[in-house]
Amino acid sequence: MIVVHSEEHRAQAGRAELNDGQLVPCYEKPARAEIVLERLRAVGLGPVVEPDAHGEAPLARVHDRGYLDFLKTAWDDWVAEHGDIDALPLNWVAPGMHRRVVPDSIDGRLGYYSFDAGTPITAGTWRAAAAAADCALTAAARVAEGERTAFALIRPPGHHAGRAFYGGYCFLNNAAVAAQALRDGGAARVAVLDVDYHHGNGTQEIFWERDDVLFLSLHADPRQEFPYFSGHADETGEGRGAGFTVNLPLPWGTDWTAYAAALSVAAARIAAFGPEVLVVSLGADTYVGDPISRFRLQSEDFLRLGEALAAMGRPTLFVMEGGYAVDALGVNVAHVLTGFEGA
Ligand code: Q9C
Ligand code: ZN
Repeated sequence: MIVVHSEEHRAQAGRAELNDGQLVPCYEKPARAEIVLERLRAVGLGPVVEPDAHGEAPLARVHDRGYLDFLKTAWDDWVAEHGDIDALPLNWVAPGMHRRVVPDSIDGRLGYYSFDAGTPITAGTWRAAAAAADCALTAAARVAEGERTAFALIRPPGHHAGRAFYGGYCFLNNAAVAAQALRDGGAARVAVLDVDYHHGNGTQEIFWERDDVLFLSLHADPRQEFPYFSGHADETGEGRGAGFTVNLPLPWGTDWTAYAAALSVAAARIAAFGPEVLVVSLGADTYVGDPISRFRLQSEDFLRLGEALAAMGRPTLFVMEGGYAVDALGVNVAHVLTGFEGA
């Protein structure tokens, strides 16, 4: 399986995120990608190739121009105001307020373009995020050219990032950028299946009114879990996109048996849609040992996940999302990919 990876991910190395009332070391850190790369090499999965530069045009197909311009200069604007410390937002819009005017102040713009305080902008955020999107685009191109599968081994992740907002450790929606590029390259229908523990609210928002990109997500119930305000079962899309968003929220404590049942529901919907390509937003934070999540998948279950994805029978692009049990992350991600390849 072709693995697309860039060391530029290391440029995103936040010092702290706000969690449970404290500034704590970032869970989303460079070691995550490093351990996955190490494991893929150990099991002989590869080749590992560098991304091609795709420029900003494919990003602007799913992201707002003003948002991209904000992201590019946010760090410099922040440092000019506050000095060399991670940039975190502190204020958001509430009902009765409005977001008609984009603030000039960097503090105002951080709040305007974000939805949480867990996602630090650092000196290398733009560089790392752009490299991740390039990896996803490069892997997508390989699948478009006829490969059965490819894996974009990337960070920062993307599925919480929307057209004009960041959050949940995500800045550019790599899976959405890739799905749109596949459409623009001639695929009539693309499905994005999100198996990260958290709801892919950004991907959902981007494709909400679209009938050419089916979005499906298995995730912890937003009644219990981040991002709290997105991912209920009755969110199914609007306009032309009505019926083309599928949410399968699951309770804390979900194990493989319950997870596999929900996966079957997604598989049936994907089969009915008949996509030319399947994009998998691959988070391994469903693992029992994940430090910020509460599902109960075992390492062996990730092999079954890979097999189930292969059984969907589509050319498949894997895009890495979350997973924070760093010691087990390499094994778990490799299990999905080897499970897929062996099936
Ligand atoms: N107390 C992804 O997996 N905050 N993002 C969690 C836990 C946000 C996760 C706080 C988690 C975002 C890509
Ligand atoms: Zn996640």
